[in-house]
Amino acid sequence: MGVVNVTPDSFSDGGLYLDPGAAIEHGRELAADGAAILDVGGESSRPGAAPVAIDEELRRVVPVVEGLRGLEVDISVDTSKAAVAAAALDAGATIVNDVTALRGDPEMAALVADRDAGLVLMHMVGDPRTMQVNPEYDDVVAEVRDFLAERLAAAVAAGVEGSRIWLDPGIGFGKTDQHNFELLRGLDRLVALGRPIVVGTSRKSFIGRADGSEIDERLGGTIATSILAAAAGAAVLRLHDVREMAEALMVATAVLG
Ligand code: HH2
Repeated sequence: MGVVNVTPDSFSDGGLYLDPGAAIEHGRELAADGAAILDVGGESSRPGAAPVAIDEELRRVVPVVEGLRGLEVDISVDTSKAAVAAAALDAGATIVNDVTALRGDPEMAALVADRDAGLVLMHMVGDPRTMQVNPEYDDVVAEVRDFLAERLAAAVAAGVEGSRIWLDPGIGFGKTDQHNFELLRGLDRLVALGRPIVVGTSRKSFIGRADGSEIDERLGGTIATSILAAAAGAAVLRLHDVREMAEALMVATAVLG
């Protein structure tokens, strides 16, 4: 899953692809580099990010989804607003990536069910403004697993086809570095939920704290964490650097079979 951030303030590439033409060009490159899914987002969810109004998010996302339709890839929309998801599905997206796991907008579950869209449910404690304030768990893997199982059941109860749902531990969303490490080590316990697991470690700050890298130097740590996630059973890796990761995965797959 290649990341197309149409935002001025995303933590690693904010402002680079705010222009729709630049975002579309970037998405095409990610597809050529091997992405199977392009995840288009118009609102940053980095810690402390300011919320974006619906009109502005629509203005950012819809032209980019329209510009990417017709490629041999699926398009997901990274939003927690049902109105933005609806417009993106109209424009050619087929998956909703909701970092609030259907808790952000009461209309979202019915929309995804009605449109028969794919759905990514992600774990997050609180919201991006508060999530990194002293996150605490007794057993982070068990608590994330139970949360995802509950959100999966809620989505199915709302009419979303179970086979269309993917689950994501939300690396960096209300977690300390140790929580992120524990989740990556315990990923098999999330795989056991029986739905494909999405993992996004790309360029995140816990990598920088582990290896001393700045945001634009985190490819090595991104590849290490993503390969470990894939080896533990992750089905989808959410990435900014698709070509390098595709190469690493090809080699890792050749070794592991
Ligand atoms: N991470 C980010 C955003 N959306 N969605 C899922 N399902 N999983 C993730 O780990 C995830 C996500 C944060 O990364 P990015 O989009 O690069 O940054 P920002 O939120 O600042 O735009």
